[in-house]
Amino acid sequence: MLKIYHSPGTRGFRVIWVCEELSAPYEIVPVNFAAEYRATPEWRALNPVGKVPVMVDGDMTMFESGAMIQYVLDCHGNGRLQPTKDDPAYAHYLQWCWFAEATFARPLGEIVNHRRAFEPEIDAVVAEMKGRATACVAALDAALSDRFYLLGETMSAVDLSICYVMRGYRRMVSEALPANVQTYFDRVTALSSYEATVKVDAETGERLKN
Ligand SMILES: N[C@@H](CCC(=O)N[C@@H](CS)C(=O)NCC(=O)O)C(=O)O
Repeated sequence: MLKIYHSPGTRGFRVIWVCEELSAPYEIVPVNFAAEYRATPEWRALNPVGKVPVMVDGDMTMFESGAMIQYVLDCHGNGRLQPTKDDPAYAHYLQWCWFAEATFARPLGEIVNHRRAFEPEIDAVVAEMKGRATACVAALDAALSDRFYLLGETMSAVDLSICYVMRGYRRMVSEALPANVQTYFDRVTALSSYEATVKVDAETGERLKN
């Protein structure tokens, strides 16, 4: 049974969503997101940089949410939600997987980190990061001009990963999305696995309160 160490609203969301979409068995271990807890030797033993999430499978422990998604696909996907290496879509599958975390999530994460470190925030820094995130949304809008999903007609895990980041974009930068991205976001978040993930995420918050 996979154990996903998760704090509400954080990147474990995208891993849970993939598990829900695949009906892969997992359990949640709620994590106190307070910086003090994430600095403890107990948490650092699981995540050496003090971030969330962490995933455990038997005696395997890993951090990095994108790698967790790939692990879940490879161990529980039976070929679902990812193209094979000989599929022409494979290169772009890799591209969008990396884009989701390294390029799109990055400026949004910097806004969060900046706000945590600087009070009051420096407007020019936040504006710069919002601009970088908006450039990513424009790239997605162009890519989605002739397709349902980022790889074409078939949904893959990159769509879930990107739409997780889009939640942060809508919260931190703008609710209004360009037309193709809006339609795409609505399509992907209409999945029952999304609704289930939102519920799991909220329940994790409730468990932490008790
Ligand atoms: N690339 C990592 C990023 C992990 C990350 O930044 N997690 C955030 C929550 S979504 C966090 O723990 N932030 C606390 C911090 O950076 O101090 C991943 O995808 O797992």
